[in-house]
Amino acid sequence: MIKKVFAACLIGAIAGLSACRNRPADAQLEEWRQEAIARNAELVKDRANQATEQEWQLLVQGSTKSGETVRLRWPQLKALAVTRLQTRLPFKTSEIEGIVDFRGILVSTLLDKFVAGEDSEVTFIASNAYRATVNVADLRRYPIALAIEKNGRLLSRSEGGPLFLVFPSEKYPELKQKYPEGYWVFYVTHLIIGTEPVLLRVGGRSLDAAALDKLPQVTFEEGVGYSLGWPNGPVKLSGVRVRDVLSAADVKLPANGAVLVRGKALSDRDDAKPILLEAERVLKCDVMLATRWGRDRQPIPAKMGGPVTLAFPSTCKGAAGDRELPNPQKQPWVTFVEELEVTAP
Ligand SMILES: Nc1nc2c(c(=O)[nH]1)N[C@H]1C(S)=C(S)[C@@H](COP(=O)(O)O)O[C@H]1N2
Ligand SMILES: [Mo]
Repeated sequence: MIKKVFAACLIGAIAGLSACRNRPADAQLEEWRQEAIARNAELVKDRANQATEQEWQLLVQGSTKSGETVRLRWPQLKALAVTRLQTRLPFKTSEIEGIVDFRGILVSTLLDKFVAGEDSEVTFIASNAYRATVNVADLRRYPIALAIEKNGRLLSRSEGGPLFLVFPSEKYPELKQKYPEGYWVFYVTHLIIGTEPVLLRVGGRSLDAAALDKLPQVTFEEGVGYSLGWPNGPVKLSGVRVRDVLSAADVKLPANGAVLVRGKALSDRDDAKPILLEAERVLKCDVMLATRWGRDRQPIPAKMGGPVTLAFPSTCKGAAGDRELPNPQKQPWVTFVEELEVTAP
């Protein structure tokens, strides 16, 4: 019985319906509904790679009107996808295609609905940790869209679906230079308005920029391992040690435990799997959460995967005892870090 109601609520939660409001007690149902929503979010994360579009969500974050994350589920996304856009694809595909007919959501509609303030950039993040940043002025001037359909059919994963950022570059050829193929983001999961404020969840607490600034600051200047949008050659990074963050949050790290690092999109291989750092590494070397970069210690913008990124100074090389550790460049230089969690073996 409970299972059935739970299932009904789950379906309700997915469909954004409130069908499970009335029976039995509202409070109990609300609790189930919240559980169902939480479970649903987990499912979405777990399966992001093979997700059917019914499970797909778009999160709008950064300077939203409410100041909170806006979560758009598939039925809402579908309802918003009322724009048609005819254009050629900027890259070669396996099929011979001329002009294709997309149906999608105008990004400017999302801005009108959910965005407050005067941020100048929007960063689109994909489930495979890819991202691209577009000017707000261009998003308002041109009918740039998040497509869900191509030529009357929902976009498959191999076509960049369920949500694919497309530009009307046939009608506005100037967009071809400004937003070439690398801006056409497949599998979009997040739209970040400006850059989010620093907020790190650790052991049931949330540490903001002020909390992190109170910790000892470490700085290094080396080549970084981020794959997109960072300078080549040495880059100055400043931030705090992962182990100092854990102790600031009163989280104990057992010597044979590990730290799970969660963020918006973790790797190009397995989206949902958190990155695991062995305790040995965290305790013996300065694995760092970077919050500033460059000579003038600028905050790290969303365009570069900020405000918080994981960084591995070269002291981390070979730090974990006998085991041969890969070169810091091969470490998971995670962008958009949101949470640390300690696991015991
Ligand atoms: N999600 C996602 N979108 C992406 C990419 C990517 O790696 N992930 N690559 C971009 C780049 S650099 C190009 S050239 C085009 C085409 O990529 P493809 O050649 O891998 O199909 O997709 C763009 N969109
Ligand atoms: Mo590319």
